[in-house]
Amino acid sequence: MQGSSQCGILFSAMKKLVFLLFMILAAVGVVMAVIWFEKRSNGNENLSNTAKNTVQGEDLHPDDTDRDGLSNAKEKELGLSATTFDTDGDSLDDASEIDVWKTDPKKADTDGDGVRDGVEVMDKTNPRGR
Ligand SMILES: [Ca+2]
Ligand SMILES: [Ca+2]
Ligand SMILES: [Ca+2]
Repeated sequence: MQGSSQCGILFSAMKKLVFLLFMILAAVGVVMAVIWFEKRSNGNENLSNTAKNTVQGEDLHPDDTDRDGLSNAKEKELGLSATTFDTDGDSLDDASEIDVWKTDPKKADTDGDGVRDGVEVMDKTNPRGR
């Protein structure tokens, strides 16, 4: 009788030990998962930092205030607004009017047909001819 109860105590102690070991393993697992997630989010943070640096890099254009691709000096030379990327407000930015569409960046309707250059480009009509 005494022997079996000692055995029972030993058995329940072992059960407690196994339970404790299981808990430790579970805790280690949770810690590992947290470390893994931290590493992952740090990686993402590094990525977004890189992206931020790129954006900050793009901000470094003191000579192109409106960032339309034309320098302030060039805009002054052409009589355009250095602070508005679309001087004539026709939905086409100054640089693409000059380089892409060859339209007048100071005239919202270059060919004077009553349709704004931006609308003509969207409608695929020629903004430079009727
Ligand atoms: Ca500009
Ligand atoms: Ca324009
Ligand atoms: Ca037009």
